[in-house]
Amino acid sequence: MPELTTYNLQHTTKTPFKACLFDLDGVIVDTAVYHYKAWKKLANELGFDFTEEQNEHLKGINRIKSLQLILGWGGLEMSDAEIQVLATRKNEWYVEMINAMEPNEILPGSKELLHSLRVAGIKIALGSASKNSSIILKKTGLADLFDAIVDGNVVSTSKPDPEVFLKGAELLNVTPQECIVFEDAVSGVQAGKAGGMKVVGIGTQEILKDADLVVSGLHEITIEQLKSL
Ligand code: B16
Ligand code: MG
Repeated sequence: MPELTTYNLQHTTKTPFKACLFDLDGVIVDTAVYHYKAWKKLANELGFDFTEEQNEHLKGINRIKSLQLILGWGGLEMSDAEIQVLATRKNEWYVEMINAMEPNEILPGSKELLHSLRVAGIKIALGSASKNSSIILKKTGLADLFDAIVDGNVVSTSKPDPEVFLKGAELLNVTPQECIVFEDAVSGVQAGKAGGMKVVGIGTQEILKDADLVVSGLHEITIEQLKSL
């Protein structure tokens, strides 16, 4: 009889999740389209083209690293000072575009999931590489749904380093094991796993191999499903 009790306990001691950490671009909104337009304009001015396929490789990658990759594809070498100038130029075009964003640009199911998590008492943080997250959240009307914001302005190492998500857990006062990360980029999935968190990948199983669950968008997620992770 005592043996049976022990056996049952082992199967019921699953850490309940207390917080969700959301990446921004590709999970809650599709800002990749604006990044693409701004990077393409810059590349064209520099005398080469920039394709949508190349843009795919920049998802989750911070601004300076993205520019370094683009310059490499264009066969150009620049000093750090020149890189800063070009990154600022691209960012000004990008900010102009995201300033025109509207609430209807939120990806399907995002707002509904954020609302139901709040109702269920689950804490919510942003975990994004973007330094422009506050504009995007404000323009789409989502800012009040987050308990904490961790973005490119406060992290020093980029994904796949887990810093962005570990900071989110710390700000929400929960352990990494009590968190579920939502990510569309391979480097972001790796960051969540490296932080000891459960990860829901937004995309395809083929690409987001390391995720605990993969769905095509937040509209496919229920809280019951999250509890079973
Ligand atoms: P910014 P995420 C990332 O957002 C984008 O996917 C990536 O393409 C971009 O370079 C990066 O933010 C930095 O953005 O220039 O606004 O600081 O997916 O981490 O939310
Ligand atoms: Mg992303």
